Amino acid sequence: MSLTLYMHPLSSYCHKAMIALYENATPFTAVAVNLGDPDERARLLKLWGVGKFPVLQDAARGEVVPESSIIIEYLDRHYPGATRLIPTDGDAARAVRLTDRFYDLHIHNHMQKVVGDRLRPAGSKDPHGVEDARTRMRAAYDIAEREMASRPWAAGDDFSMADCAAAPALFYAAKVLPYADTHPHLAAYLERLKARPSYARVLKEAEPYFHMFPQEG
Ligand SMILES: N[C@@H](CCC(=O)N[C@@H](CS)C(=O)NCC(=O)O)C(=O)O
Repeated sequence: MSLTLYMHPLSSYCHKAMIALYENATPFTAVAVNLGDPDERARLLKLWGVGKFPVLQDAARGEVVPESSIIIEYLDRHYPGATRLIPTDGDAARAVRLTDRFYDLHIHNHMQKVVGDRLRPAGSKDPHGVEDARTRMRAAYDIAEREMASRPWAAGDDFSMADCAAAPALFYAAKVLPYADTHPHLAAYLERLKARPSYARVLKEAEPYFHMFPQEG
């Protein structure tokens, strides 16, 4: 087995990469990184100086691949399976990449801002930044709600990288800014994602860690 994924079981961006791996039953070794441990942090920083996970290491090809979308691009090219995560058609691929960017940049990263603020000590909170993030999430929910009214998966008829991005973004976003009552198509889409075996497996493996998710207040 040549693939190693440096990850954390609760990390939303790691979930995105793991959905892609499980989708095609791609064999890999998961190495959980405790960023609070200086040695483990140093090992991750050596692989990817930014110090964020997921990072995929491919011993067979001598590659280190950071960034969840780039990991999925890499898997689709070098370890393809039954589920094509990026369509071969150029225009369809562009639509998938745009939707992947949409969920990462306009929902996932704002959700991270809200969650990250919960971890800040009193006196160092950023209420203005959090309110801005929540406003932007609401705007993105509206866009996604319109799109999901007429399609089963994020970029159309087929499951793709865009759904790998959407699943953890929407799952954790629902915890910090619920949308089930206001955006029914989006909520129904999250249920479809949760029923997808690849994401169901990710969630099951994350379950023992959910108590570590920071609560409001
Ligand atoms: N753009 C990156 C984002 C990765 C990211 O934000 N990872 C978080 C975990 S979900 C992380 O490593 N956080 C630790 C830190 O920021 O120190 C990707 O798509 O992989």
